[in-house]
Amino acid sequence: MDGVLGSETESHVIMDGTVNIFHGERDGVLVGSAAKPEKLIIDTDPGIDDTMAILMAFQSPELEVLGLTTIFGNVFTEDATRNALLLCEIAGRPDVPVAEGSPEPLKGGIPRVADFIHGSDGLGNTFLSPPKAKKIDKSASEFLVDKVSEYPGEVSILALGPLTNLALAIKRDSSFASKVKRIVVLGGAFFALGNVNPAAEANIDGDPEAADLVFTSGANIAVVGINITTQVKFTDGDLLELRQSKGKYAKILSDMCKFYRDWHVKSDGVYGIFLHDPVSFVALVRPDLFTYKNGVVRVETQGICAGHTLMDQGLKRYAQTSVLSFSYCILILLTMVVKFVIDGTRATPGQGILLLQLLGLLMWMKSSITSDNC
Ligand SMILES: [Ca+2]
Repeated sequence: MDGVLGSETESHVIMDGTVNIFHGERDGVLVGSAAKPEKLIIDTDPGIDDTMAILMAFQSPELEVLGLTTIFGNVFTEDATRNALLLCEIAGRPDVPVAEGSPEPLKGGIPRVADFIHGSDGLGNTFLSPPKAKKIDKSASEFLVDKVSEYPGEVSILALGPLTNLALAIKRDSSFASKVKRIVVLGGAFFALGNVNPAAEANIDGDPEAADLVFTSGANIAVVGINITTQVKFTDGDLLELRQSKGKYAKILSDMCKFYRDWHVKSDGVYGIFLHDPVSFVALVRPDLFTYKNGVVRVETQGICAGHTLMDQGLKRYAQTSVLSFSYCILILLTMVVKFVIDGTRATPGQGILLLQLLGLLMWMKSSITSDNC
């Protein structure tokens, strides 16, 4: 059985008849929780949409951001570190540690970076002043291992770039996968085309070997592919509304988004932007808003389909066994479900912007920051 939410009253994610450990017990808006905040590390390549997700995380009282770890992807790792430090300062959290990750994928070589999408600075060519804070001495994989070991079963990871740092953490500590609480990965394209080429999505394509290692590690993983994130468009109208608002971050985000938006027009004919990383953040804090498949995922590491995420849902008894037969199952997000009731009418999937408005994302981006308004 697919993990489809059955009724308004269901607030948990059901998967194969069992209740998953992900909990989403809030309705309507992102609100604070009286429960102990969830410890979170964000592995990131900021990145314009990374910027949104990171600022959202800092805004969420239900999360305790333990640190940011950086990786290449939208920019080279060194630039990702600078941007991560900068974002912590912009968010008023210069105390949050930033650990620099690997400058290259597991197999080595100079990574391909998406400066044509995010600008040469990774932040839409806004060329902000450099941060005052410095990265910590530990590498990203050291930091990940240390924090997950310090709080076994308590630390979640939001992975917003290629998975090299997580793979290195798994290699460094064989118990890492069992000690991490959960990993929400932005990556892959399931039953959909890639965005780097028809076979591959950018984050997985950035380090296919690392992604395959992480997906087969046995860790508790949920994967948000571009089959999900492209369901949510932030339109030109939304961008205009954002720019005209008086929000604390409205100008900086609007400035960043211009370059990003122009690329979407050229590349996809989309007059607006996709919100890949913010949607992944929503999957972390509101898992009840998605439907799921449970299955084995392996990543092709060579040839014309390198970076392809191949999923076996176990629906067919194959004549031959394959590497897929012996790997761990992970959760794949299939659809976003708008499960809110608006004026007595259930909204339908695909109304992504409506969903984000309901979640308070638009409100958050347009409003000044207070302690409990996200
Ligand atoms: Ca990213």
